[in-house]
Amino acid sequence: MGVVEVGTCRRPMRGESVCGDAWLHLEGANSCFLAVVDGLGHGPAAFEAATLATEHLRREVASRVRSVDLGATLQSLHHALRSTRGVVAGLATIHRPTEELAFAGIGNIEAQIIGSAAMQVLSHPGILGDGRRLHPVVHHVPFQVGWLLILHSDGLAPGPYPPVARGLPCTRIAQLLLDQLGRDDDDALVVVARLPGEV
Ligand SMILES: [Mn+2]
Repeated sequence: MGVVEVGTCRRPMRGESVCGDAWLHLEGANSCFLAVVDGLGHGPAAFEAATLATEHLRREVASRVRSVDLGATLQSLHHALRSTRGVVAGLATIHRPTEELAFAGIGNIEAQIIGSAAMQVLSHPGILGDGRRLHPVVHHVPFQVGWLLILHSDGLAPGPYPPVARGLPCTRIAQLLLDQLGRDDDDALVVVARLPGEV
């Protein structure tokens, strides 16, 4: 098993054959990187923007997962997407030895940590690729073994979430959340991650 257990669930808007929401999971020594990207609107142009975003992130981050600067990565993504219709995105890194999580989001991406209590980590307004000045903020929070990180697009209703059995596999939790909170008038994606180990 990798640094984190990750489960994802995704589907396009009703009537569309491609999904404009995309995710990326990369691992380095003791660390992982997760991204959730929502191409604006839906359909092929949203899919293209989201695909370009995840390809850019893979090139930027793959060789330096441990040391990646999320604010600088959002800025470079902002620049790389200027020829597209734009995306909103949430980026996270988890470092296992220190049980720390960093998160930076631009636009309407929901990030929640379910630990001893539920905590929302805020994204900041904006659109990646629109050419306007960007002000990313990186949040650093604890993330203990057994806690859940839930990242999703606005194709799911925001939390609070229905109670989920925390011991279920992340893939199953992602499916349950999409089933219960997914809207059929937008693309929808949820990513669930957990540091495996004895709690
Ligand atoms: Mn959306």
